[in-house]
Amino acid sequence: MPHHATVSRKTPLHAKLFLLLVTICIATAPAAAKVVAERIGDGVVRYFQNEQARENTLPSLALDHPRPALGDAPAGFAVTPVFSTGPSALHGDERFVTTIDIQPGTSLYGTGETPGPLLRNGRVTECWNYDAYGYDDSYHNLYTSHPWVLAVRPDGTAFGVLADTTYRCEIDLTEGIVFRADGPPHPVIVIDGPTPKDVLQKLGELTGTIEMPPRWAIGYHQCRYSYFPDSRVKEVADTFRAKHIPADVIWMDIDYMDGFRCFTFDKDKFPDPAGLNAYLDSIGFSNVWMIDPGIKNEEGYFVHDSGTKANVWVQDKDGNEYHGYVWPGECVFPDFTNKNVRSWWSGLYTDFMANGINGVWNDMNEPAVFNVATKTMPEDNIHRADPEFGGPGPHARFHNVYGMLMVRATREGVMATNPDKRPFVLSRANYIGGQRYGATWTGDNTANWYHVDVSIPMMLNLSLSGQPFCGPDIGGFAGDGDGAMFARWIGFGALMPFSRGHTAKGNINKEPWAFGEEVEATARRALERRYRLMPMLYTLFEEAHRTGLPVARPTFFADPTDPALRSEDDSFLLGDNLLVAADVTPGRERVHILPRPVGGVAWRRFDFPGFDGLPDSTDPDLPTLYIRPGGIIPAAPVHEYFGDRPDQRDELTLLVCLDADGKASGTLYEDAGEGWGFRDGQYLRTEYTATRMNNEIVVQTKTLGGKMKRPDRTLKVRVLLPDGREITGAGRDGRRVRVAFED
Ligand code: NBV
Repeated sequence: MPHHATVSRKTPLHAKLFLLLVTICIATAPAAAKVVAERIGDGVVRYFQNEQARENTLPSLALDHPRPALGDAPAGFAVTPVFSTGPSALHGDERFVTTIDIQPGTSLYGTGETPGPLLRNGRVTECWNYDAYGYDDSYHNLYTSHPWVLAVRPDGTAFGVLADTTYRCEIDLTEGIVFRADGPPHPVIVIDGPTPKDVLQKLGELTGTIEMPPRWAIGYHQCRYSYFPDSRVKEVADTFRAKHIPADVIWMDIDYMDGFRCFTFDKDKFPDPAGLNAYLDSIGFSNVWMIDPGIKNEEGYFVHDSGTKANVWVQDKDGNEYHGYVWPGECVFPDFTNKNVRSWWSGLYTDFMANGINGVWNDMNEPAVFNVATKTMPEDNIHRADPEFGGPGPHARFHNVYGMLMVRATREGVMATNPDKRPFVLSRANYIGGQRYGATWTGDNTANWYHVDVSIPMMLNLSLSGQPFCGPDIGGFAGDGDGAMFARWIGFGALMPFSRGHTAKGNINKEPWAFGEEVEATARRALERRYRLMPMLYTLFEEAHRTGLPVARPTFFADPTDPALRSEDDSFLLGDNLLVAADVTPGRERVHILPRPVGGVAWRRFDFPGFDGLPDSTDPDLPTLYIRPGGIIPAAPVHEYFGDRPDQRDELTLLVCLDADGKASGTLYEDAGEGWGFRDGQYLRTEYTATRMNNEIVVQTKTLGGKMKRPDRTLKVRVLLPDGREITGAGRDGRRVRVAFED
């Protein structure tokens, strides 16, 4: 493997000379000191600092299973990291350093959950999970850790770099790509590919993809800290139905618990959780209930007592139970790095889920601790980790994966209790690869325009880091905001992969109707759009599950060779065919840059008719929707929740935008929306194609896979012709549909 320390144009002369010296030293060093480069997949190379580092390396928690070397790195592999040591830019301590040069004009993305813009060049991000209530642009680290950078070269080819370490790690993108990590030398995995999509698919192969979510979880979620008592929960759910505002899920935050004791219910506020869940179910609402990691240190409390008996708590450096303060007061913390602890934790869900609980929300799992300046447990606390995680070690090594291992155990418990159902778990803390276990939201944002603005790029960078199922607190967690802000936020938030309204205790109400009639109408239109687009969204979630491609993608994915799109982050793509362009500043100052026309045909603005008969686009608070020339988007009639599925029953609409050759295509994935039947072929994947033949558009159906029976339904077709006209027609799904028009 060639060793060359690479330098960029901006590197000062003395640094160049130093690097030259390093290069000479490395080149002449004995074999043992040589960088080891091994191929672990197609276009995927893992690098170690030297043979010794390879022998001593810790097991990867990012990869979904260990990857053996498949051979030497391909000759001339495009990206070569250089290993060294040096001080942390943020903290000054000595670190293991990886440097990767980039060509001028390379755009950098990913780095997980980071505040600020989509384009990460010039930014420093720190991987160290942190309870970042009220964060802003100055924060380097938030709740999750993704030591990963996606680099897109000027020609649109791409590579990705994963620093395969769980330790605190800073990602410095001020000049090239530099990782500076605590702990021992770690491997670095490089994925090289022809397109950013290709790199993300390979990231999915390595770190795993999301499990197929239950379809209700792709609906709109309504939350607040906290809805109580149970009559208030019912009132909110009833109001959605009375006002015909689509929603699928309502959330129970910590106040449902008895004194914040996890797995208990407050006897006065929630005397009958099973009855409440049954009621919600009867009106088409699923439910999600919160569980935190901090367990009240109280004898007589069953979780505490059974945990103590099973010896599950994280220990301090002297091997005593570690205690820290969180909501319930003094707490002990399960050591999720240990298999026995995870199975004890999973077991707690049996009785809990028996109350008709559908989904679980794991919060505070950085882990957050109140009574210390670091806001987490000491780094020298001891975890009795499994051999597959490298055996026992300090919290410094397991901090960033504590949340991920908690959601993993939660998910196992949820699955064991309801094996026939798809689990839904939301986690605040996570680590790269954590998409395997749960969805993520971007924590405690604030009701201000900065957070409206960063909602899209934050969701996109998480999506570019392996986590497609994500979104912000719509309406803002901290603070009130106002109707104008809420209307805009829900306008585009309704089209985020994870779409949930939430707000903190003490704030004004933020349900879609809380800001008066005008905002309510906007919120209804926004959510009706989501539910109309549900067939497409569900198709995209299945694609994310199967291939690792994100549901939401940056606009530049439409054309990675177009430099003008590289920093567009007030718009995003859903799949390949739909562009959502939002106004995220109060005065709508920004002008969107759209992808270039394809073969002379521009991306075409379209909309649905609103509930009041007017096109939704007459509402200035809703984002503008564009369809790609050559794309077909499957859509359903408006419906209010998962159980009410007109696309399965009555009709499916195809939105067709012909390209310059008069052609378009799109796919639709369908299954039961719940359960595992799809694994045995109980699904239907269809390709619809439209072709212009003289004065007719012919729509054809091709089954690509699955043995589910095609629903007997009307196929409505809306064709957007390149000349600006729109024509419509209808037929039966599965049969050829012809739509005639006049020249
Ligand atoms: O459980 C209460 C909140 C929750 O609503 C929020 O979404 C989490 O991010 N939780 C944090 C703890 C308290 C925050 C002030």
